[in-house]
Amino acid sequence: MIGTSHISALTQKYLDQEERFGAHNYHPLPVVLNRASGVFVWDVDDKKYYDFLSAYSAVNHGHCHPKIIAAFIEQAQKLTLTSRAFHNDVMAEYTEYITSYFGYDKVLPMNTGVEAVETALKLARKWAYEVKGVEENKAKILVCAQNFHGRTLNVVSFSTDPSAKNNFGPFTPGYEVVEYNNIAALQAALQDKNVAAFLAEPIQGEAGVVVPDEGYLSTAAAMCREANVLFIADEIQTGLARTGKMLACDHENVRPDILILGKALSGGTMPVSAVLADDEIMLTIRPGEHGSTYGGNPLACKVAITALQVLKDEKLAENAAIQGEYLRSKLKALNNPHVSIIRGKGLLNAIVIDHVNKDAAWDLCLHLKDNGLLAKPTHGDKIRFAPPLVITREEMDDCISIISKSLQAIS
Ligand code: IF1
Repeated sequence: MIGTSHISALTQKYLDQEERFGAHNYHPLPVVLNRASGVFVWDVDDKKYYDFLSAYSAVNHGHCHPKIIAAFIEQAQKLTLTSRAFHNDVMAEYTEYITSYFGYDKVLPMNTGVEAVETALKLARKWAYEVKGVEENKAKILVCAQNFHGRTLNVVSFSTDPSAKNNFGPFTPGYEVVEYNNIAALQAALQDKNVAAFLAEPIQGEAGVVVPDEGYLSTAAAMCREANVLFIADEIQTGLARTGKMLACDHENVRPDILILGKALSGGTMPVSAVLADDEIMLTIRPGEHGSTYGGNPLACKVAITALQVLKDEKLAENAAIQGEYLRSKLKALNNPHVSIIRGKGLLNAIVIDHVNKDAAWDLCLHLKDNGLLAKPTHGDKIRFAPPLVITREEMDDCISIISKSLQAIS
């Protein structure tokens, strides 16, 4: 038993094996999965669960989406990697497809989300020196308190989470933290002529699904334009239909100067990320100044084209909006004394567990697991509810009854 949760001998075998030979850089829920399809995952004992995390919004299309897997298999049997030393047909096709899909001049293809964030930061600095005319090595980039943009040393340099920074110093200079959702704080910081860019998540995921006030994004973007500062939207978690629009910025008709995508761009099959921008910004990086071995590989490009097509064909943004609204209304109707806050947009939601027992959120996740739904706490008392965007009303009703039953179980 771990907490209140029953652990089979087979599961325990895998837990022990990973504990012994794997780094201890995570504290996962005690469940070992080996199969998935759509909104469902199965553990090694063949127990079935609803996935209410979607691999942190990397599985928006549902697990192992048939069209995305078919595209993956077809391309994997033809050509998987050329490096950028040579061209390949699929990347050429992908560059036109994704730039027309989001309305930008160019795309710089990368792999993980944090690589795309690093790419965006390098572009912003290059643009500051070579277009805006900031003095060399003086460029500043504004970031938000409680940000999460990945875990490289440069990116954790501007984290405000001590656990992300502890004993990883020294850190990269050139970043200034402003309070999220605070227009006055941003306005003040934008007075500095050395500011190159403002980097923000349209909704802060890791911070516990913090949704800014209506108008914050559009006002911030307008102020950046006024100050000749690039607005960089990190849509790695909020993008690709997750919040009920194709991009979270679409809720306020904001067009970021640099758009960062990742996670679900590959339908949950492999790391695929992308940075989109217009020529004035994108062409400041010239041959040999940036790249990566797998960036733009034909397998990633083929899968990304299919994943983007499926989002539109299956109207996943619309379903996310409808099912997300329904989920929040039904959670509120539970009127449970332990649930102090319910917040989110589309199918990116979180509840805050208000409880004297500091482990209440973890205990609730163990009860949810025993009752057939997988979710995980973030920052102690918040639980993210983010199922794949293909979830049906019937499946959502089933999940809501599991959540209700599990909430009864925490004392
Ligand atoms: C982990 C968090 C979520 C992201 C945003 C960039 C990245 C992420 C807005 C970097 C990645 C992942 C990382 C993963 C868990 C998950 C996460 F809890 F870490 F913070 F979603 F909220 N921008 N988020 O959310 O993308 O390099 O990982 O591909 O590190 O535990 P990546």
